[in-house]
Amino acid sequence: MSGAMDIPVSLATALRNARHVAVLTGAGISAESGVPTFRDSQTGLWARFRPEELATPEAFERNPQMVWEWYEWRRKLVGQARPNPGHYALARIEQHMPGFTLITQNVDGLHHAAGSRNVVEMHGNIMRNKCFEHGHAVDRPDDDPKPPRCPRCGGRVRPDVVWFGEMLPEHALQAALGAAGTCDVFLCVGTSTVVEPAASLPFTALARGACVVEINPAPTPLTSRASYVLTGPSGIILPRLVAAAWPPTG
Ligand code: BV8
Repeated sequence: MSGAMDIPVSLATALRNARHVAVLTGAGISAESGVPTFRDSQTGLWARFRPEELATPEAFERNPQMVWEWYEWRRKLVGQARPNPGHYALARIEQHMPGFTLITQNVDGLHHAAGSRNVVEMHGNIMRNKCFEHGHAVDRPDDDPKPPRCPRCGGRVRPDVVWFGEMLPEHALQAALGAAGTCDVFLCVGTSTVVEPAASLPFTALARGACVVEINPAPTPLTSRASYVLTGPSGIILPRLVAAAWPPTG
């Protein structure tokens, strides 16, 4: 276990020599890009709601316009966000690795924007939309009404994200489980490790004897079990982890 910001030599060596690295990221890795996390209190107009109350099919059925407008508000935030050094550090680790899987709970697309390639979006992507009735993709829906209507069937359009109580995309879930089950190093970055089934992934890796590293300024249910705990913001810690594992030459 290690605290503070120093990177243990044993961890740097384990990362450099790994055959397959799996990473799970949560809202915390995008906090330094200005995207509010779920645990942060909602700001302004949305302060009186909890995300778990809005990110559900029931909320959409009850008040489709309000849920649609919440996502439009978040899309505007995400549209202005840029990857931070934490996102770029993960893209650099992937370049060094024979096997690498980046599993994200985030729907903001910032890992792709930072150049990560093998990204598993467990909870979808807020910039995509689909038909609420039939699930087919809907590109560039009209701006009015809110929510827009599906051009193919007239049903309501919804964001292409996984809501609470909804199944995850099968291919994403299988890829995530496969990576957690075969990796030798698992980095768990910026997640409160509460939302299932993502929250079980680091424990699956632990059960198989992988080296599990938690990177988070605050404790989570994983903290007491992780092989290493690096306490602090991922935008600072991940670049230091990369520099420790692959010291800059020259
Ligand atoms: C499912 C997309 C099968 C939408 C999201 C009991 C009752 C009812 C349901 C359940 C239950 N137990 C389990 C469930 C199922 C439920 C669940 O887990 N509920 C929780 C609340 C207990 N899960 C589901 O419903 C999933 N589906 O299980 O299907 C099924 C079917 C029917 C019935 C039952 C089961 C679907 C879950 C997906 C939900 N969709 N997002 C959208 O974005 O609008 S989840 C959403 O919340 C995010 O995607 C994210 O995954 C999650 C929030 O988690 P985090 O990412 O961890 O973010 P959080 O804010 O919590 O934490 C931020 C962390 O960052 C903190 O630790 C903080 O310290 C840290 N941090 C802050 N700053 C930094 C930092 N770290 C590093 N650097 C920093 N600078």
